[in-house]
Amino acid sequence: MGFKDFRDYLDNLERQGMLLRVTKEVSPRFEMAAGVYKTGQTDGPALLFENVKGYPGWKVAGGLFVTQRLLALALQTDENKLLERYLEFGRQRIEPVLVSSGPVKEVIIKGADIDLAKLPFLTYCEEDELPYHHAGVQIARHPATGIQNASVHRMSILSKDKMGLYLVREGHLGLRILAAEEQGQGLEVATVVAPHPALIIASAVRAPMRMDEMEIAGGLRGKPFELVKCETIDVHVPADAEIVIEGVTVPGDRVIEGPWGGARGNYICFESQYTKTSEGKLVLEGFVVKVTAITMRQNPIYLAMTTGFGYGEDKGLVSGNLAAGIYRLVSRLVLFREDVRGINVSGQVTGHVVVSIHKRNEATPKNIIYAVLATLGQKRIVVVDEDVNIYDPVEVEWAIATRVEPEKDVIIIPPANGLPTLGQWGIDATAPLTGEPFGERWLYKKALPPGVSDVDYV
Ligand SMILES: [Mn+2]
Repeated sequence: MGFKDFRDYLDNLERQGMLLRVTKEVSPRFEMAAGVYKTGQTDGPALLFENVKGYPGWKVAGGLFVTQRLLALALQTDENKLLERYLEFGRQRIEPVLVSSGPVKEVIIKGADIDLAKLPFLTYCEEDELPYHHAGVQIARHPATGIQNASVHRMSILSKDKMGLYLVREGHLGLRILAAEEQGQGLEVATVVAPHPALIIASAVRAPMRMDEMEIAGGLRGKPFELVKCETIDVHVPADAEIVIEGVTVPGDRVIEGPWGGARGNYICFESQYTKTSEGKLVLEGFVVKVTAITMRQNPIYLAMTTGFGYGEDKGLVSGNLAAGIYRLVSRLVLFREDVRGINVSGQVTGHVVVSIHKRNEATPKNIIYAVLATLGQKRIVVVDEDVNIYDPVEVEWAIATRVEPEKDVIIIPPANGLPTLGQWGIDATAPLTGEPFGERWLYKKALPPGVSDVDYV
């Protein structure tokens, strides 16, 4: 990608009119999240808060990935080419190189000087109990192979040197932490704040276990990442990142958390993180990370990332890769790949996806529904014909209203593990292939005046 580092990327956004510098004093407690939420509703721009209440010398960037347009800018492509770009992920990989030092070492804080309260972590949603760090990127080695992994997880600020770390246990970082715990050890984890955007985007994608997301990020960036050794742990991090928080998980230590606003837009987050207590109560558990050092640039820029209802950046960051996964799967279920006309993982309602196809076989939509729900864990999939604009909720609703016989076109899959809201459903909103014999094809045709798109006087 054509920008040197995170700062250069912000300058690049500003040149394109996609970054707003906010000089007014704004608080990291709720106010900044509200600003980013609002900018998401109006299709950007991203924000750079230059006057952070209570944190002189700091700047906070937010909303960098809050719209598909901004995500496309970070990937140096057009919005309508995002799916193609994601389908290419990992095809070109560039290994990082180790260098002796870099800007992220300009300030080094260790030992008793560590105080997380001095970093402007945001408090996002109304019921959030604590400030959180959302924008990852957590880097850790595989205990056996030594291969690094980069992923994006939520952390809470528990005290001056302790953070909660919330993640799906079956994920690459979760498995590493649990493997280390089996040996009675903590896992060394570096949390990188505001690296080159390619790393943030690549880290939000689940690559194969043996593949370091840093190499995918290098491929996206078009040049190798330059890494430096951490001060207190054996992890390598980007030399030009704004901030690195070094730490080690505390084996066996868990923190009970919540409620907090999450990717589903409510105060229930990923259910697989829930654990049942001996009293049968469902609680949300996180790992605990003891911070061992903080290194950063002079005049650092913190990176915020919104979550919650509607326009959460966390949804936008994973939606492109999810669309690519759905495309790969669905394109195997149709006669020609081109029969898959579009996939919309909207990024606004987690787990809802709309797929449009050119239908040749009456069974295809149902095959797609079963395949996607079983393998990609979506909450709801709607399959529509190619004449329906999948990006317009009104058109999708019209297809559901006019082309669905609920008793045969709605597929309901009960939850596999008994936890709430994990059931899944699919809706075949495609019209039957044979519209006869009662002139039924008229039932499935949009009733419109011809020539709407030719009107030039409105
Ligand atoms: Mn991985």
